Amino acid sequence: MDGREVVLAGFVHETRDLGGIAFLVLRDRKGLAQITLVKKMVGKEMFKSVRTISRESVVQVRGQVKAEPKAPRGFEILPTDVRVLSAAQVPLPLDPTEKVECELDTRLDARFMDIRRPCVLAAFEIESAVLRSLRDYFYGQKITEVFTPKIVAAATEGGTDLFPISYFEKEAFLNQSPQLYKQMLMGAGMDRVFEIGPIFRAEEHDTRRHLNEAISIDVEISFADDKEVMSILEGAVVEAYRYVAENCSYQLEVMGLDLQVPKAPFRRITYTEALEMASERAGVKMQWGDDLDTETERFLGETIGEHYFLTDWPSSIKPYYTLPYEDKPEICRGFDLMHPRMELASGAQRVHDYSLLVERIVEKGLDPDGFEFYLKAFRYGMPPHAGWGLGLSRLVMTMLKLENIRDAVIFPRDRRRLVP
Ligand code: AMO
Repeated sequence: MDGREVVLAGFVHETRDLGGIAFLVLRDRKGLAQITLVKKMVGKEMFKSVRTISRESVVQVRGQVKAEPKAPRGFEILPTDVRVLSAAQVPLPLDPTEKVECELDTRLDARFMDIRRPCVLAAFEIESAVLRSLRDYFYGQKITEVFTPKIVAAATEGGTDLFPISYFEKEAFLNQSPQLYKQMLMGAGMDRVFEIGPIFRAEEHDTRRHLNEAISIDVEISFADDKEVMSILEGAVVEAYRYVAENCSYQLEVMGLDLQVPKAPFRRITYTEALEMASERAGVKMQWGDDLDTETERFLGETIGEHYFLTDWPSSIKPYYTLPYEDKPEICRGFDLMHPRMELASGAQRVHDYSLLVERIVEKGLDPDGFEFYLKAFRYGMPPHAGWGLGLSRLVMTMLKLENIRDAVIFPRDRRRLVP
């Protein structure tokens, strides 16, 4: 475009005044552009006014493109007009030019400014690519996208981790998982569904991998068992990595990452094998039937070093909708997908038999009356089915080696944070 007239707009990344010549560097999500002002050419007034534009203001420049090997991206703009569209106040809440690192809380308080930093923005652009690749993958597998309600009347996962809300004269909650609805859709004959949407967990956790609002990628498939949906799940993860590796080289470079695409099939380890492996560690006192603690997960992750599945869990620690093995009801067809750093997904073949489901609900100390709307779908023909839920932010966080799940969520909601 050498010699062409263009209009360019962006944030003021920096201004530099070298006497008779000044540089105005603009930034947008694709990178930097240098505007070169020669005092003699632009006149005293424009030269002076440009020097006083505050950093991060939004500016529009009209001018001529000139090839300049020393400028960022090999060109500069010789302006004929510089207009401030929106001036930035000083001081800035944080420095988006990345010269000064600051606390996560400061960054989240001024998230709009934080995301102007290319390495922060890159993660969200990659997240969008992950979603696109997953949707394409699901469509390719003839899976139908659905939306289920987030305002609900009952707990999905059991337990008390629910956010109550006021819903006219009724008691209602924010949904913990689309679990019950996606299962009901199997009873509706929809056969293969997926949903990408928020889940709400009123957990008190304050960790690097828990939030109170998260995006879950849920899949449910009729006439499938746990093994079949595990291969759909590992296929989805591999596809997301492959798509990002192929289509996000700019963002990966900005983040300084060399993405290794994992290879399917992932290793499958039963819960019992995992306990045996963990007992090789000194001082571990885990009993069969205990949930695996963070330490054990970390140990397994370090030992295995890649994605793996944990299968055949004790029925006692998986939710009521998980199908127990017929010949060994103390073990069930539930599984977790693990990244060496943390759990990414859990899923199962489900109980599709009405009486067994009621029995399992009662065994878990829950009241079947509260589940009537769900149970009803099991009384008139329910195909056997299986499915899983995958945490989007955990997938992105582990893919991009982010320290904290909050770095994978634009406006995170945690125990202490409700704004912005
Ligand atoms: P589960 O409760 O294991 O299973 O959730 C599935 C996945 O969702 C993500 N996740 C979270 N991410 C961040 N913060 C949280 N507080 C949080 N809670 C969950 C995790 C987790 O692996 N109904 C089942 C799924 C199924 O069986 O289909 C369920 O919700 O990545």
